[in-house]
Amino acid sequence: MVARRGKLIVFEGCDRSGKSTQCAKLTDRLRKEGHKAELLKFPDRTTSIGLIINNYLANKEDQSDEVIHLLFSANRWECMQKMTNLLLGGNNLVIDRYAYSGIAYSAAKGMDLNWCRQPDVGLIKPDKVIYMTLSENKASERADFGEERYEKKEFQAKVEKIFEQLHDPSYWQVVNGDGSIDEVHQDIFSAVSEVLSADCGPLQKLW
Ligand code: T5A
Ligand code: NA
Repeated sequence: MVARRGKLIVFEGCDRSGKSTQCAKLTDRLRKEGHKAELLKFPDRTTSIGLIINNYLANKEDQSDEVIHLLFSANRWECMQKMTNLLLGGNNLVIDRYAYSGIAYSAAKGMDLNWCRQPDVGLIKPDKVIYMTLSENKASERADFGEERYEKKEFQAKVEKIFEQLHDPSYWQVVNGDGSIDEVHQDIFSAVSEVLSADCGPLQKLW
């Protein structure tokens, strides 16, 4: 018998909304409940492309807007074979940021939204996007804000606007990240439980 494919769950949202915290918690919970689950993150700073991205984000190296956009996308493409194999092998994938961040952060700089979409056309389409929001006063309470390139209040507001344009209610779920870590986890876990038990059919491609 062929194993049922795993589901692709993507976390998106502005900086410090709690994505990494919730991705780790969800992956743990899924494993405890007997599901196969793997956690991946973009940018994957461990590859040679990821290293260039890391230097760019840490303000150690400059790149043109077009080049860094294409490198973020290439960093996803270099992971597609691995993701396909894991999903077809029955593993659920929890992904910390994906193509939507790619588009939102570049378009927030004023780049053309349609141009920004093109390099990610054909990536595996998520079964569910958990889009995390955070109110302004909660965001300023959270640690480390302001160290990396994009961590400025006005810029984050622009990013949020683009995410709102990309929002597709057919597979996005908005989760308010203002609550405690456990409260937010409960909301996410119920949304994800529905997807895990649904028959989502074969893997699909983005856009
Ligand atoms: N980017 C990314 C692009 O421009 N193009 C792309 O294609 C991609 C993929 C790095 C940057 O790259 C840009 C977007 C980013 O600017 P990153 O590595 O994902 O992306 O960024 P990080 O800095 O790792 O993560 P974030 O800033 O996005 O934070 P998270 O993951 O949303 O938040 P998290 O979980 O780390 O939590 C932040 C702090 O808040 C606390 C945590 O303990 C932590 O201290 N916290 C809470 N405190 C109270 N209550 C809660 N419920 C809390 N949840 C978390
Ligand atoms: Na993160």
